[in-house]
Formats: sequence, structure tokens, C-alpha cells
Amino acid sequence: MSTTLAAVDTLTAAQLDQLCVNTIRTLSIDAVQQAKSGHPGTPMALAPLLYTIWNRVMRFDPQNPIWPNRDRFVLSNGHASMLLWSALHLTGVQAVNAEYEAVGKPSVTLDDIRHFRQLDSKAPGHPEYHWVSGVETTTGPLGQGIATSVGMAIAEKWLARHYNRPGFEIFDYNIYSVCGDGCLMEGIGSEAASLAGHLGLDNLCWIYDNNHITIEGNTRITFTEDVAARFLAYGWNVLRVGDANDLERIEQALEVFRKTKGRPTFIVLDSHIGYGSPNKQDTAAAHGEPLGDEECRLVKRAYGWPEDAKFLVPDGVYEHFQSGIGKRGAEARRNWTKLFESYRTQYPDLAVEIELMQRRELPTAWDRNLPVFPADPKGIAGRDASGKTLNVLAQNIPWFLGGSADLGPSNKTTLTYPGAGDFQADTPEGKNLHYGIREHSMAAIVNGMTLSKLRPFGASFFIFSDYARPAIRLASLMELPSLFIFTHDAMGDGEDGPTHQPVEHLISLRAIPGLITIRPGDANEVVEAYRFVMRLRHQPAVMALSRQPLPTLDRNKYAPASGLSQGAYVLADAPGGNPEVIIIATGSEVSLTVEAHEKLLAEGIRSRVVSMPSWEIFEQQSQAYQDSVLPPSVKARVAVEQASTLGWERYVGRSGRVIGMKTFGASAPLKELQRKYGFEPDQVVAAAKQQLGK
Ligand SMILES: Cc1ncc(C[n+]2csc(CCOP(=O)(O)OP(=O)(O)O)c2C)c(N)n1
Ligand SMILES: [Mg+2]
Repeated sequence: MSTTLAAVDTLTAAQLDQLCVNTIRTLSIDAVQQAKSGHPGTPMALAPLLYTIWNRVMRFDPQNPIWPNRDRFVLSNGHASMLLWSALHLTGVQAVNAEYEAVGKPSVTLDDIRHFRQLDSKAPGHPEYHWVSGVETTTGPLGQGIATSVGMAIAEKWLARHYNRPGFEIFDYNIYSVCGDGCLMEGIGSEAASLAGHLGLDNLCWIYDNNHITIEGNTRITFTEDVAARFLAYGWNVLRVGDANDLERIEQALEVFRKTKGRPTFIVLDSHIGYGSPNKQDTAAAHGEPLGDEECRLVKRAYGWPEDAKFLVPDGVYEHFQSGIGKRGAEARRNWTKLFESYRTQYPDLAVEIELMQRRELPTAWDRNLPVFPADPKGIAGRDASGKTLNVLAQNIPWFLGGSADLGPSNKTTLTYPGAGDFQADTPEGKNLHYGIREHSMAAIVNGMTLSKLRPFGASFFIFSDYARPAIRLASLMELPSLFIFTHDAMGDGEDGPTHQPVEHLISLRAIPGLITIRPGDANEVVEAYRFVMRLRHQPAVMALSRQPLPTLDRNKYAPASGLSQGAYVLADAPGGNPEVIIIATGSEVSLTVEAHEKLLAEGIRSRVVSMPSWEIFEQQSQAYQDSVLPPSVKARVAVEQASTLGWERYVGRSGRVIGMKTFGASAPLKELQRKYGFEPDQVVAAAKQQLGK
């Protein structure tokens, strides 16, 4: 016999809460069952948490999910995505397009939930930023969400210090992130927690789903440390809620968080995965597979839910969310909007900045005073040219800031102009971030700041881009203009040896869809690279910069560096623009290729040098332009790049020659390495002649 639900007007307040909680649970169960895949157990356990945060605590207006001072919610255990789809649906969050305009329809419909995990549904397998409005960041790779939330918390601190004025708390929002065992086992989670503790980010609250279950079973087989003690040691405020079904205790803990100053808060929430399932509760079986039709019925019976109902949102549920988060959020936004209007009259310049930032636009004259480097055979290192450029940009663009993973002095990313300052707990206005030796969380933190509409950068040696790669990938997936600056881009630090010499890094980053990689050939290309990157609104960029000085090319003799904006350009040409051989180079190999070119010309060989700092930008150009740079009729081609040869056949063809790396490097002075691996003008000359059969 199937249960029927009591009429909504007969319910007590507690029963109405429970009805909403069970709606989230059963929507999750039904969606997973319908999709025949997904993760039901964690939404069943965490529905009360989600309900409490969203309906009782968060300042978030479903009518405007991009209102700048909203509280942020990050579901770091992204496999529990049905929690988020339920929340976005039940609270009526409205969709916004890529230009940040409301499109007049709900972000997630019940139909999307019925089509959970199906093509084009706004309820995909994991939370996808840019695809579903109301998702604050993409999660799924465990640990990324919590690390990104640290970037959001840093951003809020910086924004508040920079823009708030007496009586004008323009920014005072909080960041809530839910995580599971996986997020806390991952190294990135520890890196991020360590930095958040150091910075005393009291606007940040992580709630740990302490269910003792991961995919392979009970955590007694893998994860027996004292997590709470670890967070105490990091300097966090650690709280415990012993029953994940206790809405009042959850709410109390969240209130303690909001009152705690000087430390982030970590709430250990003891929960039962698959709560209410007679045969699967507290087992790994509840993690990642549908419950099955029979178990679905049993669970619904346990919840006092009609057993055969599917995707049921009972009367009164939408209304209850409306009178909770709907009302509170709308009021908060209205008040903020009023506040912002009077702020605008008192501080018009600051208001303009905030608005530009929200649309990812740049202030006027953002590129004034960018350096121009005179021709100089001795030249300047890519990293030094970068450092000079960064210092100008950071003064022109107030919300451009960043730092390095402890390599600032080597990366030359330190902002040294008066007043730049260091970002620390007591100086959140500082523009120099010190990420510590935490490349992975650094990249996620950069993403978190970018999601908060700042223009941040992170930096390290190029070799360690590997340590940051999963977050760089997510930046691209999320279509974020995050900036990653990597120096020591090849064998320039010769004596450090193969552990420090990138080989496969360029091609592996070029393989990430949407990511712009740039390896500038001289100081003026570095400046042009930044000019290009700063205008990106929806694509991340990686800069690969040299450690060693590169000759600054004479741009009266050779083509201007502004050619960089087309990805590749003819730098030096054969007389009459009629080449018989094309030599393509990037970065530190450009100048030696120019030398080779001059030798070839002297021997009467008509060579052309193409500087190709960015494959991705070049591929965005018209076919006509691409053919003008690389005329299809010229088959004799050489590519020169101190990196894996993989992929260059795309530009030189199967019969072309690639001077690159097929092995790891070695420990020796750079000059010797250049000789050993073929990066010398004479060897380029020989390759060009060989291509011509001469
Ligand atoms: C970086 C990463 N590694 C592996 C996975 C695959 N994976 C998804 S969920 C999961 C188990 C997570 O356990 P826990 O965080 O405790 O989640 P619960 O089952 O308790 O919801 C794993 C290994 C992943 N999503 N991300
Ligand atoms: Mg778990």
C-alpha cells in the first residue's frame, strides 16, 4: 500500500522542513535511477545540509545568481551533483548567458532533472560552470572545489579591503564548500587548507561529509588519520555536528562560523551515505550506482513518501523555498543595490571599476606605458621583460594581481612598485600573493579568484606546470581567463639538469582544448603576449618564458612584434617574399633561426623565418592568412623548438624537419646542451639545406 502525503497546511514547521529535505532526496534517487547511472547515496545523506545552507543561511538571490555580493556555494564532492540540481531547481534560480544577461528562464527545470546526465540537459553528471547558471565552479576532480573556494575567499578579502568604505560594506560575502573524504585525501585539499589557515580566511567554511565511505569501501582501509586534529593544526576553527539529519545543529554550526573571526571554519558532519536505504545505507554500494527499483520503493517507504511517485515535488515545497532563500536573497540584493547606488554617487570611480570587473572588461588606458624594448643583441630574458610588463599592468588595472609558488624572485613576477604590497591576513589589500610551494592549489586558487572577477595570475617554473595541470585544464573547461606564467621554459637552466628541463609540457598544454599557450621569442613579443592575454575574457593562457637573455630583435629590420596577435607571422623573409624554405621557431629558438636565415641569404638561399609564439592563436586566423604565412606550395620546412617534436608535423608536414627534443635533457651549461641537441644556427642551416636537397 502506497503512502500518501499529508496536506501541506496540516504540517508543522519541522514537517515542512522534512518534506523539502525528502524532496531533494527523492529527486536525486529518481534522477539516478532514470539515468541508470550517478551517485544517489551522498545526496540522500546531505539533503538536510543542503537544505539548511540554502534555505536558512545563504544570502543568494535565485532571481540573480551573479549578483556580486552573493554568498558562494561550492559542491567540491561534485559526484553529488543532484544536490545542486535539486537546489537550483527548487529555489528557482534563473539562467544567465555568457554576456551575463538574464535570459528569462529557469536554470534547471524538472525536465532537466528527468534527463539527468543526458545530452544537453542542464543537469549534467557533475556541476559545470558556464553550462548551468548558479554553479559557482566546475567540480568532479576531487579537491578542486575546496581549493578553488580558497581563491574565492582570498578574492572576497581583497575586494572588501579595496572597495568597502565606512558605511559601505559593498563586499561582505561568505563561501561555503561541501567536501567528502576524497577531497580531503587529495594533496590539493591539504595545500589549500594550509594556505587558508595561514591567511586566516574567516569568510570560508568547509563542511566535511564524514561518512567513512569511499568507492572501495570503508575508509578504515585508507584514511584513518585524525582529520579534525589536522585542521586544528592548520589553524582552522573546527566544529562537529554528530548527526547530519539535525537541521538545528547544522544551522548553529553555520552561525558559529559566521561569528568566528580570524580563522576559517571546518565542520565535521557525521553522516550516513544512502541514508534511509534499508540494504545500502553506510555501504560503498550507495556511492555510485542506482539503488534499483525495489530499493527505491523501500527507501521512499522509509521516508514516508509515496512509493510509486517519481520526480515528485509536493505542494508547498517551491513556496517554502520561495519564502526562505527567495525572500531573504531578494531582500539582501535589493538592499545591496540601493547601497551600491549611493556608493556610486560618493565613489563613482570605484563603482565603475566594480562594474567593469563584473563584465571582465578593462579600464581605459589599461595598456598605457607598456615597455618597448630597443634592439639589443645581448637582449633581456623573457622573465625580465615579463616582470617589467606585469608591473605596468598591475598599476593600470587595479584588480590585476598575483604571485608565484615561492619562485617570485626567479619568475620575476613580484610587483615591486610602491604600494603594491603583500597579501597577508592583516594586509588583504596587497597585490603580491604568496602561494607557497603549492602549485596545484595555486592554479585552483587563481581560478577561484578569476571566478570572483579579479584578473589574477600564478607563476612557477614551466617544468612544474605538471603540478598545476588539473586546475589549468579546469580553467579551460570553465572558459575562465586565468593566467599562468611559467618561466625557465626549456633548457635555459642547463646545469639544473633534466628534472628541471621541460620537454613534453608545451605539447601537453597545447592539447588542452581552449587553452592559449604563448612562447614569446623576444622581449617585445613578451609585451605583445600580455597585450593579447589581457583582452581574453573566456580563455585561460599559459606563458612560457625564458630564463636566459634573448636578443631583442631589430624591429626596423624585421617585422613588428605585434604580429604575435595573429599567433604566427613572417618575421624575416626571402627577397621579394618568395621563399624556397620556411623555418618556423618559437621562444628562445627564434633568434638563432634569424641568424641561420642571414647565413642562408648570404649563400643565396631564399629562406623565410616564421615566429610562431602561439599555435592556438594562429589557428584562429583565416585560412588565407595562414596560407600567406605558410604557403602550401613551399614544402621545404624546418621547425625549431626546444621541446618535444610531437605535433610539429602539423606545420612542417611528414617530409619536413623538426629540430626538437626526443629525449630528456641533461645537466650541463646551456651552450653545450644547445650543441648536443642541435639548437645552433649552423645546424639549422644544415637542416634547411637538407630540406632543399642541397
Ligand atoms: C581526483 C579524482 N580522483 C578520483 C575520482 C573518482 N571518484 C569519484 S568519487 C570517489 C570517491 C569519493 O569518496 P568520498 O569523497 O568519500 O565521497 P562519498 O562516496 O563519501 O560521497 C572517487 C574515487 C575523482 N572524481 N577525482
Ligand atoms: Mg566518503
